[in-house]
Amino acid sequence: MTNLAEAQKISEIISAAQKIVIVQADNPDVDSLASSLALEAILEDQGKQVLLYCGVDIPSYLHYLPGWGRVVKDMPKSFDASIIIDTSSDSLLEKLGKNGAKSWLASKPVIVIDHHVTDATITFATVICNYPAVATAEIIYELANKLQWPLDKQTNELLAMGILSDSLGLMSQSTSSRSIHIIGELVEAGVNLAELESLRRETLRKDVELIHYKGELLQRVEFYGDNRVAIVSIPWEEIEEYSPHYNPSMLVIDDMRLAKGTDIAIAFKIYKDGKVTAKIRCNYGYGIADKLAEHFGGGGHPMASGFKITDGRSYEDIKSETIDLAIKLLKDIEQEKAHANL
Ligand SMILES: [Mn+2]
Repeated sequence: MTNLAEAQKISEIISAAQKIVIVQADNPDVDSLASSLALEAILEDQGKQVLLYCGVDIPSYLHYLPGWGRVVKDMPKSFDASIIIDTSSDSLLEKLGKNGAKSWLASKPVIVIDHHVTDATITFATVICNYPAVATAEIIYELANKLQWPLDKQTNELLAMGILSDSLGLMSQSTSSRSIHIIGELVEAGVNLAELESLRRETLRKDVELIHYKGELLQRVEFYGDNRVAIVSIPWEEIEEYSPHYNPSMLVIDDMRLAKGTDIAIAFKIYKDGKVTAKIRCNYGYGIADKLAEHFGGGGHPMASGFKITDGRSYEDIKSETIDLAIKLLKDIEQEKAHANL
């Protein structure tokens, strides 16, 4: 929970400022954008002039959040205070560093509001409000309660979107009973969850052609090693035709790992010049994606990774080497598990 002293300090900085810039990190998501837009409404209600900044374009899947178009990529030069949203890590503000804007930020009071439990590295912050809530939107809701900021219907909706998104619909590990209570309070205040969900789902709609193509890709999925490894190969002609509309790998990779017995899904793309890329996703308990990608010079996380090969090796060779190594790594995990149970 935010403590009162922290909340008061935030309130003091805001009271003293007229022009406030709200900063999102270089990886905007529903929570960071919804939290920024909610704060914008709250601060404008107090007569402040608010500017929304993000160093990268707001991705199109976030365009269902009303007001996303007000976020700009150029850091304003004059403002009285800033609020950095949804990150405590300096490394996620790379774009700001590139044009020297970090020193402008640092010369004025800086508020950080975030829920990621990392070592805060924004050394120039005046006040850091970071505790393990499920979403930054949850922290803003609590701050609004403490500081008696009134919340209108659209602000409530934005906060609900942020919480529901980061909590994966209140099903994630870090969802607390408080997160669930807050959603309850927001519904009491008039938020319609079914309406929010239908707005979100609109952005998931695809062209009819892509639905058919997805079916084709699913028919071509190959299973190896007692179905533990699922592979799909996407040739250049299809990359050329469909990639401008949707990444073919992303159309099917999550369905591929829903097969019974499957632990890892790999989507290969074979380019015209012979380049081969692989996108890798693993299921819970079988996080070998990083090791598999590293073997081929790529990288990533245990559950999600990728690699790229440009040395002219044949696709068939790359594919069979990937399958063999994936099966071996999965067997290693089994052995580790058996060993741990001894
Ligand atoms: Mn977040």
